[in-house]
Amino acid sequence: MSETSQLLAAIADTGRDPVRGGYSRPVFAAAERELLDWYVAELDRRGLGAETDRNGVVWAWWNPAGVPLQDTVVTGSHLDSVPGGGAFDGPLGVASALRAVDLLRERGVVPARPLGLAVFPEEEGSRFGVACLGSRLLTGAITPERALGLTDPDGNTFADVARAAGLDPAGFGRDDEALARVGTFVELHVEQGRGLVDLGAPVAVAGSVIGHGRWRFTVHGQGNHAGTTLLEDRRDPLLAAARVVVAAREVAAAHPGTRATVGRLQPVPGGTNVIASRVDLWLDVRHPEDAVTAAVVAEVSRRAVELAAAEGCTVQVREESLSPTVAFDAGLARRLSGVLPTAPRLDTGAGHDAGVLAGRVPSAMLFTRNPTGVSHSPEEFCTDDDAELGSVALADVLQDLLG
Ligand code: HGY
Ligand code: MN
Ligand code: MN
Ligand code: MN
Repeated sequence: MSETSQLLAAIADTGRDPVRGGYSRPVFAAAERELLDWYVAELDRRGLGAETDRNGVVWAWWNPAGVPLQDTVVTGSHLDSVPGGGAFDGPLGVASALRAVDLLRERGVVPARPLGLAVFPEEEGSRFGVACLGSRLLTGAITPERALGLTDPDGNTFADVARAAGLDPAGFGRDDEALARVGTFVELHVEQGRGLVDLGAPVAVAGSVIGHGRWRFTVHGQGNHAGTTLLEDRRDPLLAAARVVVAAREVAAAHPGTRATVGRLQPVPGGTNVIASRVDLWLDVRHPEDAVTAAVVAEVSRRAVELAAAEGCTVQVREESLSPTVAFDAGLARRLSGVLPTAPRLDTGAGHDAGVLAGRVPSAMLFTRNPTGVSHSPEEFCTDDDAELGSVALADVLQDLLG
């Protein structure tokens, strides 16, 4: 087993079990202490002291020249997951960052510029509904007021959870001082599609992250008894919601290149013999052109109002998060391609912390091959050899950037 795979196995051994919902919560919640403690111990083993900033981002620095932390090179990713996710989305970038430090040291590299490692909390937005919550707070892409009021499915507010994890809710928000330290950010991530499989290459350099957003539709109807309520007397929000899901697919199909998904639908109260009183569903829409994303959401929203009214229901639509299409820094991508001449360029339909940071610092991504092409699922995979090849590619890129 390669050293990168050994690190991934150690992450899994901490009980990170996304399939059963484990670690689908922000890493700074108590439940993730074991995983975060493992990560800090790995940093300590490498003499890289960990510091958690006021947004919950965990930084560590390899700075043998002892120079001020500015114009640094930073790599990293996230450790949280989606419910029912895979073992590589996030952890592969974190394991590869640790492995890249080891490889640089084995090569005798003594970087003149500091190398930073970063782990961002709540990248998936699985608990509070906003993807890349940690990197958005750091960059100012979301206001602390909005973030602190977010609640998880159990009704805990982000402020409660942050406080319980030892963070000061008053400290959250754009952190220009932390960002000023970052000269260049490079995130390695398992590929979440078949691009590299079809191209027959182990590693790719990212071109762009396509724009993506999440909208919450709340359909209100009349809760009632399943047995005593005749069909003609019903105002069933779940029936209307089901038609909205179908409409979303139809509208997306009418806008080529659109990816529209309803992966989460919650009837209230959710009883087998109960007509729901309310249904919440979340629509995820992505497209390379932001105007098309907006047009698709507007059309689905319009259809939703009609479909709800036809069932005697009403519907509210609320944007929960929206990221425009991000092209990574062209010069930086060219430089990475210079270091990795056989690595193809790939755009991604998945959102990443690097996509958020790209708005504030020159950022880039590397993707490592996923032979199943499946992600946000237990079938997500990366072979032992490819995992190590990804770490070697990351080390090559970092060595060039640290120059
Ligand atoms: O949803 C995404 O694209 C990412 O995995 N957070
Ligand atoms: Mn993900
Ligand atoms: Mn990810
Ligand atoms: Mn990410």
